[in-house]
Amino acid sequence: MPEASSPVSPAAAPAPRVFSGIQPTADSFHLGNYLGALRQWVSLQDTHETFYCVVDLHAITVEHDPELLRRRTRLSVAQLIAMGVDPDRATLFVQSHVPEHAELAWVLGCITGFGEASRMTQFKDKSSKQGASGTSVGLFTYPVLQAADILLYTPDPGSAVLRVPVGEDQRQHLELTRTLAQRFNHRFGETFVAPEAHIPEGAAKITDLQEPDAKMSKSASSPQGIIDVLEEPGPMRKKIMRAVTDTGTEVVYDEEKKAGVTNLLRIYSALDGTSVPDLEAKYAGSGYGQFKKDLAEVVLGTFTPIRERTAALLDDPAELDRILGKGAERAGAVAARTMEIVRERVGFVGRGR
Ligand code: AQP
Repeated sequence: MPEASSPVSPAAAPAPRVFSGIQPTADSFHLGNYLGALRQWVSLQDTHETFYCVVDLHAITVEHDPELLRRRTRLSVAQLIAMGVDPDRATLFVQSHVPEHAELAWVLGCITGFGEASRMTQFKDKSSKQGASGTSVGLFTYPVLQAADILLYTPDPGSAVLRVPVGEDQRQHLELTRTLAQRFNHRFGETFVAPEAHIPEGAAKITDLQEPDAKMSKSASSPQGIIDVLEEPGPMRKKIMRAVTDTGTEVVYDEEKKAGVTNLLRIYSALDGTSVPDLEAKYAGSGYGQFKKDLAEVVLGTFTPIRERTAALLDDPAELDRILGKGAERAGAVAARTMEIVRERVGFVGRGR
């Protein structure tokens, strides 16, 4: 256990760290989650010390059904493993298993301005949809809990980086996290590394298949606008064939005039690895039909094995719980060390032994 006055530290030259989280609030992750964040979770395992969290505390900021939450939490874990998150290499855990997340959120909430929290666009969007009576204080403080999630896994200040793979929609929350880290350090002494967003080029914002100017989103998209990772092949093909394009016929990238086709090109390129100009050349003169048909096969090629592995993993919930137990132990050890330093820095009296 380090001295409370020394920064949080692993012993020797630490590997760069990664933290990221996802809410267990749907019966499947969607294509936006996958390309914006989750695919990076898998590749970063090779080069970073990774902490991946299913954020069930965030999931209760909106009204929820307890049994459904429990089921979706295990389902989320199964999908992550099926996508390639390796619990032997990554620390994969559930947020509520590590109570320090809520404790640090309280401390950070006390150095967050009401005005700065009020400027968070995700809160403004969601609260305006739900109305004042349906909007909880938890939804308001959601970004502060997110900052706590990330900063608990801070490496040693000055010695390493902390990366957070997320989609473009999370950039503002990450900026708040950086501000809170710096403010805490300024008031109480160097404690946290300000994290860096790790946002994928090209796939940072996947849009709705029916409303190509809007983000693909589990709460805002219609079922026809969203591609679920666990979707069956039949409905998946239909949705892609019916994706909104335009009255033209040319498969070309043009964000302003051809938002629908541009979104499909981004998806195709991100999943298949073919560059957008090569795709434009491949489909020159062939119209949208063949392009969409091929795209559907590319999406299915990625998601079918994930769907099958997820189903197999869900057959053994005891094994999933065992994996989560190990993850909570590893995450909890890091979180406990960080909180011990935070408590000392803010002036709490240490607990007698
Ligand atoms: N359309 C998207 N394009 C790229 N990345 C996206 N992400 C979400 N939608 C897109 C990224 O997925 C990760 C999961 O974050 P989450 O659990 O907070 O899910 P979310 O952002 O709540 O997902 P939704 O569908 O957008 O949910 P609602 O509708 O509830 O807001 C994040 O890294 C996010 O950037």
